[in-house]
Amino acid sequence: MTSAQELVHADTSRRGCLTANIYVQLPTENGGVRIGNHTGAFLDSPGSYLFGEGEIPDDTPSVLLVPAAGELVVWNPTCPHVVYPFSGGSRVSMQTWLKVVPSAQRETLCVELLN
Ligand SMILES: O=C(O)CCC(=O)C(=O)O
Ligand SMILES: [Fe+2]
Repeated sequence: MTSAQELVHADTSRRGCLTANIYVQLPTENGGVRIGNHTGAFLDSPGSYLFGEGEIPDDTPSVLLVPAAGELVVWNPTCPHVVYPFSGGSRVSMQTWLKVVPSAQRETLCVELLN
């Protein structure tokens, strides 16, 4: 990315998946990603769901991730998330989807790489 448009979205086409992002290069100013714990009918949206202004309650719990180069961050992509505007260089990340598949053993989390 060379810029971010601050689009709050949920990757609803990836229900049942985790997103795995490896941050390769970060800008010098900002470029964090905020992830909110919010659910609703938007989850049934067939593609990526784009939230409108005020659609997510202000008191929704959220976390601001400010990754460092080389970090791997895994989260639920159906949670609303937004990359904040940044400056001072490009923001480069590699991203893939991990599909959570049923496991015969309760203690084991099985994932399938989708790319
Ligand atoms: O680059 C990021 O931190 C998240 C990008 C994103 O929202 C996505 O890949 O769906
Ligand atoms: Fe996303």
